[in-house]
Amino acid sequence: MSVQLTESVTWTFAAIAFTAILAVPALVVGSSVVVTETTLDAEDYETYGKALAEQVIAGDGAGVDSTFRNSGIALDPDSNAYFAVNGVHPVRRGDYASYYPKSIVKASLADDSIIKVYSFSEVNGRDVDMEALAFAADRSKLYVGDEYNFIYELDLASGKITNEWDLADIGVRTNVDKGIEALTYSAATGYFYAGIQGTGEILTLELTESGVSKIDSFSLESGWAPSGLFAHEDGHLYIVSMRSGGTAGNQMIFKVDMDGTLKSRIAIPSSLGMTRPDGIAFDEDGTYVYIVDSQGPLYEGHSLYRIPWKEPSSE
Ligand SMILES: [Ca+2]
Repeated sequence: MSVQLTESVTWTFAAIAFTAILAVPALVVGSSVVVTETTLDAEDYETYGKALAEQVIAGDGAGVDSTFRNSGIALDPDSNAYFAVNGVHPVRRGDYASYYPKSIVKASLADDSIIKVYSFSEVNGRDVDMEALAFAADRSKLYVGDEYNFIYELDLASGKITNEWDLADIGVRTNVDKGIEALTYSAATGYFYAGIQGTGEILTLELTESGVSKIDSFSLESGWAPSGLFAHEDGHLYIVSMRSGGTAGNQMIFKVDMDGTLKSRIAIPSSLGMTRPDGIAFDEDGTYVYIVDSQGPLYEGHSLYRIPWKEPSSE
């Protein structure tokens, strides 16, 4: 008797629970998608960029440009280091070689000193305008997004470019300085995600030895172009973005599902003093978010900000 009662109660409970689980997605599908609107809590932060300024003194930009235009970031927890990339555009109009060499710098997060420098005057006979950095599963290789719409694979031990993918092969064509601005890799999906400035699109890409394939694409809302991307272990893409040249009030982090469905809009507060947010990354345990400012040093700001991360909730 008591066994029968227990079974009956259990079954009823299970049926209710099953109904409840079914009801959750139905509610989401049946109503408008809830988007969290919030502002990045950036009251406390640290800044980096000393190593990058030292690299300019060492010759980056050939004296034509006096600041390191940090345009991307990748973190290496094994050596407590950050990688930054000088995405400087030509200062002399039309003179695309005027600012070589330009470099990817590996620098210490402990004391902001240079650990290693990878300098380029060209790659495989082409001009380069490197704007984005990403690690995949194997951190011996760094992936570099270039405004000429190439993705390069840099072997960090040898300093050699060991592979390249041309997004023209999948129909991506933009003006010279309107190409890849953002790049990340998701271990969960096995795909790279590239943000294209000129079209505002974020492309899901499969990179293999035999070439590049476009898996999917989506865009942010009108007017917002991606300038930095990070695939977080929480299963979302974080996209740092600008509109209207990125002036104060026009800087935003979009949190989206891997298919581009918008979850949160996180405004970057003008009090942080960023000029052009150009890259984003989180550390492995999600304690900090790192945001790059490519023009920070031009306006008494900084090349890189490290901000304690607080998950956005509705205001
Ligand atoms: Ca960028």
